[in-house]
Amino acid sequence: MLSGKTVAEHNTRESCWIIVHGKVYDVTEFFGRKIILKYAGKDATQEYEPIHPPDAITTNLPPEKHLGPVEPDTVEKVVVEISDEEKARQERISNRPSLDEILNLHDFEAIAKQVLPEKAWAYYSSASDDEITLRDNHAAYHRIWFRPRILRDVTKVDWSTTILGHKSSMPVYISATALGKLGHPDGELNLTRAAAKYGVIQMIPTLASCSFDEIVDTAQPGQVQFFQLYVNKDRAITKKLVQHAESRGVKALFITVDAPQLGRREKDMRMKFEAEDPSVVSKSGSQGVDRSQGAARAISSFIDPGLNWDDLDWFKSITKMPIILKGVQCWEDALQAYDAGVAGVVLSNHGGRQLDFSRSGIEVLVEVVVNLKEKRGLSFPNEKFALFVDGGVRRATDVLKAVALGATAVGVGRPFLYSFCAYGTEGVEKAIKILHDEFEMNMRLLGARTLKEVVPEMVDASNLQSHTVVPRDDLYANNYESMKYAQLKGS
Ligand code: 173
Repeated sequence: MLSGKTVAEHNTRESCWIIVHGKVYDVTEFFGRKIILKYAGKDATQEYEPIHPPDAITTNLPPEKHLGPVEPDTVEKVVVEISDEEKARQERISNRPSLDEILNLHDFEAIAKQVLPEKAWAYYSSASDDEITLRDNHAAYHRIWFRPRILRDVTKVDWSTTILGHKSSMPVYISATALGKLGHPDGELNLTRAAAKYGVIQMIPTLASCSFDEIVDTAQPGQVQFFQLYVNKDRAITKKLVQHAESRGVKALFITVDAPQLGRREKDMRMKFEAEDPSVVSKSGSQGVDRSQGAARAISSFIDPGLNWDDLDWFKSITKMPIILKGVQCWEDALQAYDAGVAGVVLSNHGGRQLDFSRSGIEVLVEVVVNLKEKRGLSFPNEKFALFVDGGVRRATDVLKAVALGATAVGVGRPFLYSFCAYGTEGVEKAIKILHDEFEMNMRLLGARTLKEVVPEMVDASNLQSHTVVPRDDLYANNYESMKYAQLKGS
């Protein structure tokens, strides 16, 4: 066993070791990265833990760089000074309202904003460019109004459904969001546990902080999980991930197709995220990681911008899981996806984090339904070709609007993420319960006893495509010099 003292001697460009979870690694080749400089010869676990799956370093550094365990008592603790800012944050955490006081999904966001470390909030909440799409994702639901039916016996209402043939307690699934441990030590496992309890399907992200196996191991027997895939330039890595997911019982593969390059999320970029560790990055097969560009960009360079329609046959050849394209943004691509024989599409703009001024998923849904009916005779919801929508959903009414317009189910990302950042697993449970409550009431008020009765005639979406009200452009608005009225002399 190595002693802490020996490790401490290896803190130079010539030989640089670090300790993670009680084991010593030779990371000399990464010397120069800020985090390595900071922890050269020391225990880096604290810094490593929130960002990387526990197995990332072991699977990515070649075995000869694994130097073995360190004698725990001989390691000097790295004292991280608690800043005044951090003390204030801890204070805010202890002053959180009790869960009973949380009434809706917006509340979780408001609390998360106050209790998250600044970097985590910047990463999670950011969207691309002027964040116009981010805001329209939510605003688009305000352009749809209900046409409820009366005098139907709504004593019993049932909003359960099936998603790709799997039972779900509601037409909502937990969408993939990366880096869960930035916001809570248990990261994505909070979602897994709550999803198990309430019969909701979780989509596991490629870039989860917890390892894929941890997330699958945490699931209950029979619990359904999907997998979100970022396709690596190195297809051998992708093949391994996909086949491993299938062998572990994952039920569907959602391939992200809207991120050949990560959007500029300026709130995140201003934080200058330091993903200095070699593990996740090299796991993803990246070189030349740009560390000045925020959390997402720092770890995203492995994603293959060359991914194209011709690759779909290859995916079909390596897995039997149904394939869904996540990030479709117009009917032409939805039609091509259908013709290519995939099982569905997610009409999504990646939570407003990719192309600014891409339209909301709910808006795209309408044109997809019209054109696939016209050109292929399909009606929706359709068991052979599922239409999912995500982005901006905060209420069961939002979900019911999407269902009325033909969606099989709706993805919810940030609100579930914020619910565990603010309150851990219990927060996610509460978020799901809130949605259930909202479904019950709104189904009754709509006059729909099952989701089959939530039909297109129940909504007026005639203004959905109208972009006459554009979300405020905050950056521009702050720079813009207002016009002035004529002034009286001396005033
Ligand atoms: O939206 C994201 O932040 C995202 O999908 C992502 C992509 C690559 C790396 C990290 C996150």
